[in-house]
Amino acid sequence: MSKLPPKDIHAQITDRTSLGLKVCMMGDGRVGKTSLVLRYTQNAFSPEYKQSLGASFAVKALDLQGQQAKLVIWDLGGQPTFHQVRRHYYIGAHGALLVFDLTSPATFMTLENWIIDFRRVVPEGNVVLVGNKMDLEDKRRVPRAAAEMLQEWWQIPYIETSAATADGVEKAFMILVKSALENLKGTDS
Ligand SMILES: Nc1nc2c(ncn2[C@@H]2O[C@H](COP(=O)(O)OP(=O)(O)O)[C@@H](O)[C@H]2O)c(=O)[nH]1
Ligand SMILES: [Mg+2]
Repeated sequence: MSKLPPKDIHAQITDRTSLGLKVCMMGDGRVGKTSLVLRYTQNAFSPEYKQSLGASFAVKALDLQGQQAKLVIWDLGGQPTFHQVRRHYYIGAHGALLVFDLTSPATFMTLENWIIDFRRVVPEGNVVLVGNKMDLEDKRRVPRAAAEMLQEWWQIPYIETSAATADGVEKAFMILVKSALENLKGTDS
């Protein structure tokens, strides 16, 4: 059975009169999705791994040059059994962070499945490619050039981050928010 989002968050997302932005975290288990959300919304990091079950939601209030906005971040569990549920969560998303682990080529190889899945539900959604764990430079196994190839192929931004040190985290979310806003302006008129 799928867990449904809390009512208040659902109301914020579906309320089109206030500027609510829904973004999803995508990518394999253990790449650092939950850690990136934690770093971005609470400026915290935990080296312990707690497997995400179902989905959780984080809200961040933004002030974009005087314009108030509310970012609702959906952090989905990565378990394969949630595959069907995931599509349901993508509905209404303005964008997604597509995260892989720079120390794990396996998490790089599955990126295409994630983006295909997402685009099937949200064809116009903005996606930002995120190579996480850049602090583990000596363990790095996905060269920047490989990620840049994908970036060019998919025509999406690419950024490297570390939830551990906070490097690039704010920037990754801001790039996503800005492109989502541009998209909204284009479709609202
Ligand atoms: N060194 C390092 N470890 C990280 C980073 N991000 C996440 N981790 C660790 O990687 C593991 C999985 O992170 P988590 O956020 O739970 O991944 P998720 O399954 O994608 O949500 C945890 O032990 C985290 O502490 C990072 O940027 N650097
Ligand atoms: Mg998680």
